[in-house]
Amino acid sequence: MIQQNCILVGAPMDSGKRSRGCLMGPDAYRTAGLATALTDLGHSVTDSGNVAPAPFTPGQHPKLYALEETVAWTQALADAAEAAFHEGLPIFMGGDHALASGTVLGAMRYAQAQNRPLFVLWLDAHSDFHTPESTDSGNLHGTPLGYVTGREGFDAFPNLPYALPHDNIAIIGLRSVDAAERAALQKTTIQRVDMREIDETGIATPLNAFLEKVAAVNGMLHVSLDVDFLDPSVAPAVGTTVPGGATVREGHLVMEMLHDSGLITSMDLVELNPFLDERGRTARLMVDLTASAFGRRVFDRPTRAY
Ligand code: HAR
Ligand code: MN
Ligand code: MN
Ligand code: MN
Repeated sequence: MIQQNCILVGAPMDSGKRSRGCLMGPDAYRTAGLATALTDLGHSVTDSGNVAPAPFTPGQHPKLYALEETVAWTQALADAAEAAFHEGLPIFMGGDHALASGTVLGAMRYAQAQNRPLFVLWLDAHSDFHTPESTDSGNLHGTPLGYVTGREGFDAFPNLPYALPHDNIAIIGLRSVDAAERAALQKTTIQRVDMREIDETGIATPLNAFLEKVAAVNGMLHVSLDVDFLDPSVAPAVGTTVPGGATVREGHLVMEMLHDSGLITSMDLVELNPFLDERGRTARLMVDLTASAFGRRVFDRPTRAY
């Protein structure tokens, strides 16, 4: 197994939506033993502590919630992410999903410097493909994929080095897509895997198709795992639960396949709200899933060649 130098980066960002609590996420992952789970697998782990937002002045936007704070986090997290890539394999402990605007931006910059294409696997009930104009809620955690793909209206955010190509993105677990997102997504080549497709083909089939694309061009792979990818019955600690989500085994299978692919180069753990958890079970499940992504297994298996 490939030993990684995992860099844990705390991103206690809570400004991507109105309900509070994701700021406790990084400490919940620490308490649930994320670092030990990874060192037990033979990886080295550095916890680089928590990132803070760049300085900002709160404003009043008619629709968008906490725009200035979210932009300030995006700036700081992009820089922190880029720095972390130079040290090892970053694992971002969120924090709400708006943090991915920063982490993916950092990954894009780093990938460009390495002359490698970046791919993003978005494991989520939601598509998070809104623009500041199309969002009804005004919650910017619903917009990071819109931002990194270069959609219109993100003028307040840092400039992108390039727009992340639609062909380089897969979203798996979809079951809550707003009308405006749906219309926009259907015009793209983003691989959209809803729960129905997972029911029909199993989750391995669409995931393998995506991983084959990544491997074929020696891509970097950023995995963004939203707690609400999972069914709320097993992962209740999230503000935006949607019934009918991935099972514990579907979650582990995705992570095990990602590990065997050897393709992961960075990962977000997002939307955990420890205030809503039941005796830490969601935090522990997220740690166990991360362990599967980094090599925890029952038996060794031949590695699948992509
Ligand atoms: N689409 C809805 C909105 O824009 C809900 C977005 C919820 N996003 C997350 N992350 N929880 O996936 O408000
Ligand atoms: Mn999300
Ligand atoms: Mn650099
Ligand atoms: Mn979600």
